[in-house]
Amino acid sequence: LSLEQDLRGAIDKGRFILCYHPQMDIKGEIVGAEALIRWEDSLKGRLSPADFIPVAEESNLILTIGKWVLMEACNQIKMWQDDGLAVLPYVSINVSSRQFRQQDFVDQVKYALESTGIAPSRLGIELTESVMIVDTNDTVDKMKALKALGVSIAVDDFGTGYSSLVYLKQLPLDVLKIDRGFVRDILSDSSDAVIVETIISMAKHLNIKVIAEGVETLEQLVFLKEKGCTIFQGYYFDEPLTAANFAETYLKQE
Ligand code: G
Ligand code: G
Ligand code: MN
Ligand code: NA
Repeated sequence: LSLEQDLRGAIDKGRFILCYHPQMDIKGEIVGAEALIRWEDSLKGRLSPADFIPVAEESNLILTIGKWVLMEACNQIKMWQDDGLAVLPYVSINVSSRQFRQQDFVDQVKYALESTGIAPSRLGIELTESVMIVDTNDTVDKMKALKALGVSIAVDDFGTGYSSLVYLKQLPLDVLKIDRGFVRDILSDSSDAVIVETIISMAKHLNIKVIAEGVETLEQLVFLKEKGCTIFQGYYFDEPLTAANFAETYLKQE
């Protein structure tokens, strides 16, 4: 069986789950979570999206998966909302370029918000720079429509794509996520340090929030804080957790 056929089966059998990776503020309090898809295969175990998202992106399977991720994240937010948990983070989902390009993408988001009844400010979408380089008018229109719904928009893997910086002033962006490739050697590579410092400063002046990804050590965290970064995500805090473990660890009242 090809991976594509396997994937189709996994969708039909409901073998996907979302894990939640905490995002912390400078006080170490939870402010958000990135939803990350996992494939629970009965034979192969838990598969990383790096092993199947690129394949899904070659066919319309990515659209089916993308719709599932959107609904699943909104349903989960709704459940946490209904549980009356002490803390309610916002949840961001990864949206692939092809999914975003669909003509009815904004309607899909609108439907997910309305059918679950969640507060739109609880949902964020992460887009890579590849979205910014195709059909800017369409991108601007869709982003404005999403913003009008109340959903926030983040640029994922910032600094690794081929796009120009012009889009930073054309597009209504809320968040830049500094790619973890820049964060990794922040203490040993002076180029990475300067790049990260510059992104933080630029975002501040453009009134865009910054999330540093891939924070693995206290030393990286301290450095990022010194440079003015205020939101952090990475293994230093935790790994992506199942919804149950995430709620248990971060959302329960004392
Ligand atoms: O979680 P992990 O590091 O294994 O993710 C690997 C890659 O898969 C990352 O680039 C991440 O953005 C992507 N990814 C994770 N979850 C999703 C998802 O739900 N949809 C899409 N399109 N990509 C995802
Ligand atoms: O491309 P994107 O930024 O969506 O990728 C998210 C992926 O990065 C997730 O699969 C997540 O598991 C991974 N990730 C998040 N934090 C860290 C970290 O501190 N170290 C490493 N190596 N990977 C991380
Ligand atoms: Mn992401
Ligand atoms: Na990233």
